[in-house]
Amino acid sequence: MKIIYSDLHRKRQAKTELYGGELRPPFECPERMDYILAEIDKRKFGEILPPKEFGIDPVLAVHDKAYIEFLERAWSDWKALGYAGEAVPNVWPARRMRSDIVPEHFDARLGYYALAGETSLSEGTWEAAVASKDVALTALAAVMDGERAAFGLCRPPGHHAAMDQFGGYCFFNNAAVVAQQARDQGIERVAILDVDFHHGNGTQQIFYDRADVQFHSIHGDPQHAFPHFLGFAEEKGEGAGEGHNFNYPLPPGTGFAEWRAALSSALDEINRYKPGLLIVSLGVDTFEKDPISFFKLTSGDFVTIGQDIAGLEMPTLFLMEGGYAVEDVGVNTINTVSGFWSSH
Ligand code: SP5
Ligand code: ZN
Repeated sequence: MKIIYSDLHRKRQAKTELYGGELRPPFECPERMDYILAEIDKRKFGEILPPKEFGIDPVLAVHDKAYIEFLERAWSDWKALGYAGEAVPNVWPARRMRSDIVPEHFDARLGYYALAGETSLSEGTWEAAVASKDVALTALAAVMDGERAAFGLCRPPGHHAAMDQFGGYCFFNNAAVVAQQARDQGIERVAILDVDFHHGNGTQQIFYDRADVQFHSIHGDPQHAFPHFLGFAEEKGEGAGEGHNFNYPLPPGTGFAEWRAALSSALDEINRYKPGLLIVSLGVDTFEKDPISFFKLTSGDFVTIGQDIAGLEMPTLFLMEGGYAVEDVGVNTINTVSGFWSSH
């Protein structure tokens, strides 16, 4: 399997995450990639290739222009204010206030374009996010060129990023960028299957009113899990998109049998939809030892997930999302894609 990877992810090396009232080292750290690379090397699985540069146009196709410009300038704007730490939002256009005015002061812009407060903007975040979407787009190009599947080793992840908001460790929605690019290159229907522990709120939002990109997310019940304010089962899509959004929220303590039943429902539905491309938002934070999640999947279960997805027999693009039990992220990730590859 072709695996696309860039060292530029290391440019995102934030020092802080707001967690439990403290600023701690982020769960989403560069070492996650090191463990994946080490596992690839150990098993001699796949072929690692560098990304090509695609420019900003494919990002503009799904994200707001002013949001992109905000991200590009964020670090220098923040530094100009003279603060000591990284850029952490602390004010939002919350209910009962106005969100129709894009603010001028950077403190306010930061909150305006943020959907959560745990993700600090830091030096190099923009460069890493740009490289991450290029990794995704290069992996797409491999599948468009006839590969059965490819794996974009994206970091930072993407599925929480909405049309004009960052958060949940995400800046550009890599899966959405790639789904739109595939549409623009003539694929009529694209399905996105999001198996990260967290609901893919950004991906859902971007395609919520569209029938040409179908979205499925299996995740921790938002009553109990981030992002908390989206991802309920009743969210089915709107307008032309009605009936094309599928959420499978699952309770704390969910094990593989229940999780796999949700996967089976999603796969049946995707089979009926008959997309020309399947994009898998691959998070391995469903793992039993994940420090911020509450499912109970074992390392062996990820092999089965890959095999089940291969059963669809569709051109498939895996994109890396979350997974924070750092020392196990490599095994769990490569178990998934090698499970797929050995049974396709
Ligand atoms: C891509 C991805 O997986 N993003 C996840 C972002 C989650 N950030 C919020 C973390 C809050 C965790 N609270 C859990 C409490 C466990 N004791
Ligand atoms: Zn996640």
